[in-house]
Amino acid sequence: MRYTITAALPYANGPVHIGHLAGVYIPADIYARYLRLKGHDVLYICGSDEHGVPITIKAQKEGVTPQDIVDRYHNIIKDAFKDFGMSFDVYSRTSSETHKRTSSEFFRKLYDEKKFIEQESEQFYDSKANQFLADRYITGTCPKCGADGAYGDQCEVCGSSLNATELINPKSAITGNVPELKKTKHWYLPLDRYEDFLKDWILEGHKEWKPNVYGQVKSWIDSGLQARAVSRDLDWGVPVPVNGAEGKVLYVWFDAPIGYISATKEIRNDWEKYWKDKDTKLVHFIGKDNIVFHCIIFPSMLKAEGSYILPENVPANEFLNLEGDKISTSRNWAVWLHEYLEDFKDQQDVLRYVLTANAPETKDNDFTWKDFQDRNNNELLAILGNFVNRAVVLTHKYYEGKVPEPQPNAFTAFDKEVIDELPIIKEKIEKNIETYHFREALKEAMNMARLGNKYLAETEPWKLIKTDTERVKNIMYIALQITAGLSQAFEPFLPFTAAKIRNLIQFDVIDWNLIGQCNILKPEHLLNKAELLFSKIEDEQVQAQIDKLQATKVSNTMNQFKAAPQKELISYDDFTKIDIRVGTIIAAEKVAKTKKLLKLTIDTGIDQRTVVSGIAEYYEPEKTIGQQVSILVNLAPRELKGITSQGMILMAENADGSLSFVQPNTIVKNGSEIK
Ligand code: B3M
Ligand code: ZN
Repeated sequence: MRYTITAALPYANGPVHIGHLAGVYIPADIYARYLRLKGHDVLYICGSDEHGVPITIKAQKEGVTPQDIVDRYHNIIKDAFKDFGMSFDVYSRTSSETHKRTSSEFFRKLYDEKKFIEQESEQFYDSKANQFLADRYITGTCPKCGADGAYGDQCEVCGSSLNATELINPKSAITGNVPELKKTKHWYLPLDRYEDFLKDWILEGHKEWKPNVYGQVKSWIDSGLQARAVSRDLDWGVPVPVNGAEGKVLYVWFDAPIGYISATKEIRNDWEKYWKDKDTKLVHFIGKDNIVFHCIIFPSMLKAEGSYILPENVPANEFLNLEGDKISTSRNWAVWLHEYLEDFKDQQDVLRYVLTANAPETKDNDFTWKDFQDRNNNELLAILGNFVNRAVVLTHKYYEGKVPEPQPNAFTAFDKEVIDELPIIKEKIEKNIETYHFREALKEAMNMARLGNKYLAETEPWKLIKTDTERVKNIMYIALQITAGLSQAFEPFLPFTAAKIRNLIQFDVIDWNLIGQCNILKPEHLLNKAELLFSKIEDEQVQAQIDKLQATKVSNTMNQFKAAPQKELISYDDFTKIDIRVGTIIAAEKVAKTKKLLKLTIDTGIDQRTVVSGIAEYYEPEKTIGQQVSILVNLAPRELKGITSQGMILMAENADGSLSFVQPNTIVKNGSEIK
């Protein structure tokens, strides 16, 4: 069987983070690796999406050219993917010449065959910036779900695909201005003409698609499809290849999916086999915000063109959150792949494991560092690592590292039970991968290691070695065959670890069909020295990551701080009623059973009095003693937790809610007036 597997082309406007990996690239990689292991003809295609407004906005923000941006991030992204073992057959980019040609020709064919509607209409225009406001250049309230911050082409909250003119309260993302309307000509793909085709093909023909994908597609089709512009008034992108289209480029979502085809062309002269042969299965891995483009718009384009195959499946994932919050590039709320590798060197597979075990397959999921640590320490290390290590170490201890000769007729019922279980697990992994249930598949692979652990724990070769050496040979033989099976079964999920296991057992064959067999390693076969597969992740390492996120949160609140509007005017007389003095704290203690309150004794110059103040989270009582503060002395006394508070200490409240004393900048006499 032949497979063309695509993974959404990331915008080259920033590095990639764990959300990208979990949602798209890891599942696609597992799928591609697995199919290759099964001996299929597989191409796994990806590349950078280098056009569109996300790129030009980033360039404008930094005051550089769009080309600078894509050159920078294309390489960062490409390297990160490589570091994490993404087994792409090609990682291309949409600024390539091949892509320019391929997407132009595609457009031109549809144009020549009158598949577009050419239409003049009014579009939003920012007269200050001198620019039409396409896509992300305009934001407003989503007409479908009411969320703020929807873009001109899509609302990321409800996933709806939009036309900019539908937005409520539109605003220019460049100047913040309310845009005006200006006439301009564009080409439209009349999606309504493809409604019947889409209904037949997806709603009738692909009921097996994931419910989240099928459901979204159905609701769009049910609410009626409209013509979608496939060109834009922008100067960054593939120029519209017709006369009289100066200053117009292809809509990024028109050219980007064609990027899958261009990328294939770059590596294969026989690329048509992968895109036009009915026997090829095309599978698109994407995140849920890309569903409409891959299930409705791109297939309609392919259908209009006529010579291409359609996707067999579009297994879109939901989103991964981070420590309870939506991952966000602009708020720097993410775990960036290149930063992860700085802190967890050579531990790519730990992240691959956690992101697969916790993949947002059916609903949004949360990544937490605690879960990361637990899964490493209690699963990878305690189950997989422990089993493989025991098998190798004991073989060295008993047989100088050589696979012992078994006595199959002496296999016990338990031996046979374990041996018979292996092909069953193999089948479960297969069934789950083939139906895009990667979490389940990984769980099954882990069950194989669990089985190995249980086998050794129950047979206890380390005890038997003193009384029954023949029996131990059989046990170790079986344990080593399980180890060899693991070195294949984990190849799609944890390729670095699978390679390490193969290295440990000096076995460099990769063949899925070996899994479940009980004679992979022959007697006398020599193993390598034992080496640990995983290392313990310590509390401090995890705390450091949590602290880093906490610091991000604080700096975000600081950056977002907006001064509160001025209160209403008061007269000078009002002001003079307020009696504020400088005082010195002479005693301080926590108010029992409260988190926030300190009981302070203040020398106000007038008297010594008690003030209860809500500053305990920011000041240790001892550290306040001797500090001069500003105190409102003529505030009517109040009862707080049974203590009478006579006055109020003035505090400045920072953006993050933290409090600090308002103090004179030289020592002054207690009782001095503040006016
Ligand atoms: N660049 C969108 C995204 O990163 C996009 C995918 C293109 S796939 C053809 O969400
Ligand atoms: Zn919406």
